[in-house]
Amino acid sequence: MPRGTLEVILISAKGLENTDFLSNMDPYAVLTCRTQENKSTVASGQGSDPNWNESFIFTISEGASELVIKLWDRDTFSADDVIGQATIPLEPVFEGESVPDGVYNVVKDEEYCGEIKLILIFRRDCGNHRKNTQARF
Ligand SMILES: [Ca+2]
Repeated sequence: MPRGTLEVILISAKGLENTDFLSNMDPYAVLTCRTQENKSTVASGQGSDPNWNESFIFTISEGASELVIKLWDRDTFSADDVIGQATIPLEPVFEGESVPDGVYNVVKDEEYCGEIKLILIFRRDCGNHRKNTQARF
């Protein structure tokens, strides 16, 4: 298992199933890699085809084999609704160092409900410097 940092550039999603019956959805993403979690901003009123263009950094160490991206619709007067989630295997990223413009299915209850577009960049640790990037987790 390689060590290093994984940069995830969350670009957009499209064709998301609308969970908001009154208006457009306000989608945001929660990205999880093992115990590390990052949250995107809310794409307010962007409905089924939100754009984020945001970048997130994860520290990769033992046991990190997949990235889970869960999409939520932010609601003001009730609990946020789950739109769906994408599970991205990281092995190809570790081998190839980057995956440009990957498109992944978003599923809910094992059914397709849209897709999400990401860029994944892995930077391998050379292992000759001490790591101090865990502090904020
Ligand atoms: Ca909403």
